[in-house]
Amino acid sequence: MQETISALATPSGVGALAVIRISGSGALSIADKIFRGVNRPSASGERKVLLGRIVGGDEEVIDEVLLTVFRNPRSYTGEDLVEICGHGGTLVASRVLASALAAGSRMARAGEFTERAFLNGKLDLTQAEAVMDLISAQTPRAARAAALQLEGTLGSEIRILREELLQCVAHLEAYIDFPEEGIDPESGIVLRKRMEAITDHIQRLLATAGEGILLREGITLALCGAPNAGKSSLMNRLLGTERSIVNATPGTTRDTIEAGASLGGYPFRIIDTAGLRETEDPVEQEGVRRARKAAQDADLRIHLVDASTTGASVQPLFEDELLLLNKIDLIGNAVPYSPTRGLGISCKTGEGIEELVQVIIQKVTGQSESEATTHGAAISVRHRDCLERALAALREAIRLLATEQPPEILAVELRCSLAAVGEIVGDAGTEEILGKIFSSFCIGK
Ligand SMILES: Nc1nc2c(ncn2[C@@H]2O[C@H](COP(=O)(O)OP(=O)(O)OP(=O)(O)O)[C@@H](O)[C@H]2O)c(=O)[nH]1
Ligand SMILES: [Mg+2]
Repeated sequence: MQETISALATPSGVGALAVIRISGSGALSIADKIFRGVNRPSASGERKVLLGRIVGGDEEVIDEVLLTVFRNPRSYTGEDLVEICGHGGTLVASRVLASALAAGSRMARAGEFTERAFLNGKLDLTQAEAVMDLISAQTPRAARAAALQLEGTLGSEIRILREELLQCVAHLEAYIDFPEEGIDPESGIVLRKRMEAITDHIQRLLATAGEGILLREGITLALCGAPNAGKSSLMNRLLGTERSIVNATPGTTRDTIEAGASLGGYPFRIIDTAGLRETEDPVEQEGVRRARKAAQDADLRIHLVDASTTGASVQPLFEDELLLLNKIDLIGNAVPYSPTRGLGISCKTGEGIEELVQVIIQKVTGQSESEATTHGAAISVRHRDCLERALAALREAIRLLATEQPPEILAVELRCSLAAVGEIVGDAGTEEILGKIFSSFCIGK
């Protein structure tokens, strides 16, 4: 039997309300011990809210609260669950929690409520992960994607994929039962087509990884270039505030300056850097060193040049940079985008900035904003790793089929593929995988 766990479910600090959760088979009897009201929690019906007081061991009143009873299995965790909603003071909330612990529960680990919800079949693993994605979403778009995943969009995609793989395994098993017969050519063609269709399906899901990772983790963007190119002006344009000092004197920015921003609904971390040039000034030298380091660590490097002073070709700073020609307001005609000539923008007039955001999103997700799949699944790094393993095994099965290997060997590869796909929704949730996922949660969730 699972131990009964308790935790503060709201942030610790001063607020209007604080919620303490108790989950497990002992939740109702613990609530009986610490709650005084007209009705006893254990005698109350499902999803009933009781008004009363929480008391300590010596019957001292700790807080006046509303207590909600959820009975197994109709609760978040699938177990008996009690939520105590009290006054949001740091001390009072921790005293209510202490009372629940003293009455026979133990402190919950990070993510343990959601882990129990998963183990009790209330959520699949992708939905459990979506709970945390939703809590940590930094932009409305990220929140929308997490809410969809919580509803089960990714989970149902994965179940379809599993069904398709299972059909192939069943197809092969028919042959394994009759080993004297090899796979007849006609059947082999059907099987190959099926496996190829699954390959396409996996690849379609893998193509959402760029967007999924961007939504969950954001992207760090470093703004680099010669002094006076307009890096700080671009930083301010993208942020919509005057965060960085802009001045006509070259060498204005000396340290790296970081800020979070939402571009096209995606979370970004933007780093303004010191202009790159040879200098004798030790402070500026350190600034240049930091600029290079920031560029190296960033996910995407923007190389900004002053279009009014640059020649026909620009020497790249980094191999994979995104080149921008700033100050096009000074040169009349807009400069068309090309990998060598760069995208023309003006931080002064705002020209080209919207297009720049589109180009950045395209570059990091591999999709344009309008193609982005926020209405469907957008997978995470963990999902991508599982799908890549599934794809490799499937490709091996296709290769084995082409070389007329026995069906048993093909079936082994298909089962590998199936296991990797199942790992996404937590079919065979090993302790190690679950530990890794739920430890990133907050306590009380
Ligand atoms: N006309 C015009 N001027 C610009 C534009 N962008 C920036 N400037 C001007 O260029 C000068 C330098 O801009 P900054 O943003 O400080 O340039 P920076 O690259 O950060 O320079 P350092 O910090 O010295 O490396 C300022 O006088 C800006 O007003 C633009 O699009 N058009
Ligand atoms: Mg600057």
